[in-house]
Amino acid sequence: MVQRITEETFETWKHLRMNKSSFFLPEQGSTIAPDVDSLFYFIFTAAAIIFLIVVITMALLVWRYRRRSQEAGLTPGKDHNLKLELLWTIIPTILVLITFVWGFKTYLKMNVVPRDAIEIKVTGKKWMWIFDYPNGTNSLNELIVPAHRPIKLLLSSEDVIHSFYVPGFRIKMDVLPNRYNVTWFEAAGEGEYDLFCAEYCGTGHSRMLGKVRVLEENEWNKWLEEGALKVNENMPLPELGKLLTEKKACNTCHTHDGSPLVGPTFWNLFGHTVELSDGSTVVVDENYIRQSILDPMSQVVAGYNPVMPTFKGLLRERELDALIAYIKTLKAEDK
Ligand code: HEC
Ligand SMILES: [Cu+2]
Repeated sequence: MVQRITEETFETWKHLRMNKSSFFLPEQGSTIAPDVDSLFYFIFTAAAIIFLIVVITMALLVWRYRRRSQEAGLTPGKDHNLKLELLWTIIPTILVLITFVWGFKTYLKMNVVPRDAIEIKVTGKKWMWIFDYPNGTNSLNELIVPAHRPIKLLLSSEDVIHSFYVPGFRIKMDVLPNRYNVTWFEAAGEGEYDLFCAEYCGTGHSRMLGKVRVLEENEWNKWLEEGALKVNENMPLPELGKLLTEKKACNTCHTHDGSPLVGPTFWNLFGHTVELSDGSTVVVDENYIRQSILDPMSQVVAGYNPVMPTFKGLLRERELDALIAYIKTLKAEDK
């Protein structure tokens, strides 16, 4: 039963695979992507052609006017050619003007949010993405959106500067503390796209990864109604807990095999005595784990930096139980 539920979920999302990318650029996943790309190709082609003209002409002239022998004097200088000068002033000016007008139009399109856009709040924090949807559902590191609908993102950070970057959509926007930024996109079709943080934000920066999943609108509505993780309601607690360590990004900082990462490993954690930074010790039980997750600053483990974000409001009661149940299973068999 349980297996079937998760497998079904993955099954229905299986068609959401990344597809074709071109030689230079990833797949065009948004309605703005073709505009951005054609401008890119225009600038690239113009620059490549001018580069070739300059380099080839230069090589030819170097060869043509080389010093031929010790005795020969200097080549008589040529100092003026009105036609040539006009040519290399006018052509680049035209190219620059085209680029400006084209770029400005595209820029406006990318910055003026359509009025009927669905607003999603994006919060960056070390080192995860939190998405809050209009009906109160939230998701971590996975932005779930409907296809063919404009989506407005309202972005802010809880700590340092991050940057929300989805190459497939051709959007990148700084995510700042104490200030809201806005960007928008309309996904061109169903699919799965990479999400990166594009602003170096500390040790976990390279692991601040996410996905954007674009669903068909009905499917998206269904997902919203069910709430992000309701599908897991029938899963046994330890199994759900294991899934959550990935879904909620615990595994960017904790391992379950004994090796320390940004935080202590979950392996053999339960039942062991932990030394805290204030010198006291505690035996790890359910309440300690619960408090570590909801209020990490209240008990910081000795030897670690207090960088764990609080998960208050981000985990349902059952999800907390599941994480605790999972951590409990991580120990060697009793002899
Ligand atoms: C940004 C990195 C980071 C993330 C993400 C993170 N933690 Fe932590 N966690 C830490 C660090 C660092 C510590 C040790 C310092 C402290 O106690 O605050 C810690 C401590 C803990 C402890 C206490 C461990 C001990 O040895 O006493 C538990 C339990 C824990 N985390 C559970 C979780 C769970 C569950 C999640 C996911 C829901 C999670 N953490 C996500 C960094 C992180
Ligand atoms: Cu970041």
